[in-house]
Amino acid sequence: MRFTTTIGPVERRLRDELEGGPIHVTLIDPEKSPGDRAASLARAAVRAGSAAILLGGSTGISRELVGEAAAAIRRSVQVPTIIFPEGPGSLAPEADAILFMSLLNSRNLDLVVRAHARAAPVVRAMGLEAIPMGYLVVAPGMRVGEVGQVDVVPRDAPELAAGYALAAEMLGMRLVYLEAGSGAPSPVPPGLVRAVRGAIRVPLVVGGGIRSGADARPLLEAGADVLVTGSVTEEAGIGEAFRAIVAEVQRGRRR
Ligand code: 1GP
Repeated sequence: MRFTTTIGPVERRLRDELEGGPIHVTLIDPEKSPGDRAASLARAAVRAGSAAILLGGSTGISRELVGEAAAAIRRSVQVPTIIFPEGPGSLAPEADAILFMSLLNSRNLDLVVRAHARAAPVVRAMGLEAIPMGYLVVAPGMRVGEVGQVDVVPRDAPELAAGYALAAEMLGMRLVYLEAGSGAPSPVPPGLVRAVRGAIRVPLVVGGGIRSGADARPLLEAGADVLVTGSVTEEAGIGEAFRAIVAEVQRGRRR
């Protein structure tokens, strides 16, 4: 065949897991948790039920930090290690894949597509599996909203969010991520999640501000396929809150 755009093994594996219901993914910031610390967090997170590890943060993480953490994590767990990039500087061949994402509602074209033109040849040369994703920041947006120069989607604008998400899908992106911002006082509103879930056919990722089982449940009921948490682990390790969130996800798999 002359033309191939096959789905890679990491995305295939996530899709297979999603056939059984929602999944939980742990975000680790290699600046806060470098190398072996990242690996021990990942080990505990996977033991508690996370299906993948995302590596990223919102401030200038170096290739070395990402590479070291990715290598240590891959030695420690069997689930995919996926880069959640904050820019072309955070690419490292030690990971399994990268969320190759367009920040859909940024005013800065670099973050929509121009940085991608610089990063794409590097991703290909590194042999990283690219998973195309539309990334949509919802109010309050927190730090990513600021550094991403984002026109945030208002929390009461589900139709706007659904339009962006459907456009992402029609542009060929195979994941949509609704982001309230790391450390947001509350997650993306469930009504907005429901509207987006109803509009698209690709898996829906939701993150930002999920701190408890009570936060997670309405998002899952609204149709979130992947819940991402970062701060809860950075602040309290794999503790009660983390386990309660994962328990809600597992309950979603039994529904
Ligand atoms: C940030 O959505 C992720 O990109 C995780 O957010 O740190 O609030 O869990 P938290």
